[in-house]
Amino acid sequence: MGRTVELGATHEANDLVRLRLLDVDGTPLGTQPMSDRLVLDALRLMKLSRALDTFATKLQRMGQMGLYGPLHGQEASVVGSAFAVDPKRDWLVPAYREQPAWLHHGLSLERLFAQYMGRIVDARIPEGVNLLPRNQAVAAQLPHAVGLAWGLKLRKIRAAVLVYLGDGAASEGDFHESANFAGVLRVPLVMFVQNNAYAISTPLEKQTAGPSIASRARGYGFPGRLVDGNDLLAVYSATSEAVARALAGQGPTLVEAMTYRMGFHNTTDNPKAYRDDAEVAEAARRDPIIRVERYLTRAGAWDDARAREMELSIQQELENAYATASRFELPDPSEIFEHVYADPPERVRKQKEELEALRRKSSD
Ligand SMILES: Cc1ncc(C[n+]2csc(CCOP(=O)(O)OP(=O)(O)O)c2C)c(N)n1
Repeated sequence: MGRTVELGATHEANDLVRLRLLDVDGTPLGTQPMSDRLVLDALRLMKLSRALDTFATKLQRMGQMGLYGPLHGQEASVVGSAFAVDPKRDWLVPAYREQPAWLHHGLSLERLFAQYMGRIVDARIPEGVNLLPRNQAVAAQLPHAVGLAWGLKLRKIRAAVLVYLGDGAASEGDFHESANFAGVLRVPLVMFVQNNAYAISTPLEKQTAGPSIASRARGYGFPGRLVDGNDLLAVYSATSEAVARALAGQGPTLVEAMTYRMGFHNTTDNPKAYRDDAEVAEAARRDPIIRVERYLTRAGAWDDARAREMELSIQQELENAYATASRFELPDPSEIFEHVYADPPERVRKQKEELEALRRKSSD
């Protein structure tokens, strides 16, 4: 199996060996864990994700969509890990930057658009899709994921839980509590850290003084794996191993994928305020999509004509899904007060009354 200790633009992970199975120029290193057919499917989802980032950003700028967090640059990390779980068997617990993983796990593109367009009824995750809603409160998804994995274990259901978090989330108390319980209870959990080098404007060196996030797992009594997060094959391989451990009753694994957020944090952010263009240009040399295209070209499974055909079909798919989501009904504004509290506190009741008074006034 190809392994490398070469370091990227992120942190000095000098304690663990970082797995790489695909070189930047597309050369395979060692045994390949995915068939060309599977890699092609993954490439389509990576490309769809990249196109969705552009499409959604334009819609947000046009006032048609709310806040959107792109994953430009992190596609291998998200798609490689999502392909390693079985949507029919396993559970996926997202943060907020794993859109292609939600799709792969069974959420339709229409429903994904509906989420960002405030169409709350049609945004709901249907029964039978083993996916939790995205979680905007940093690290709050982690205790939920551990609870879910513990529940599966107690009910003797053979399934794994894949939970996503960022490098910033690893500094939260929820991370420690979740990792600690996951280890003690030996739950079937994969903690997948997308180390994209930034938590909004906070670079990794201000986030942690440790050699890596993966190395912390040992302190909780389970293994930590470090992978090149821009390498689809390495991410798929490491996550598959972690899922196999979970299914075999061997407990949790932490996988840290070292990647880079090439875009902005979300549509409210301007990354030029805290990082140089040169750094982004350097990261673009390790673009995860180009790497897969080079690999498939070598295998004789990819060329310009196939790329054009795929890009056209992706564009069509995005436009169709957006058109459908635009026809979904918008909720009544008073719905904003629902679905959080069974018994709303005084301040929430007051805000609801204010809204009702305003609406009565404007209809007079
Ligand atoms: C509990 C909490 N604190 C702060 C924020 C504001 N916030 C939103 S995203 C973010 C950075 C998270 O960084 P990271 O975990 O590395 O994930 P990334 O956004 O890079 O994917 C912060 C501080 C929040 N949403 N929730």
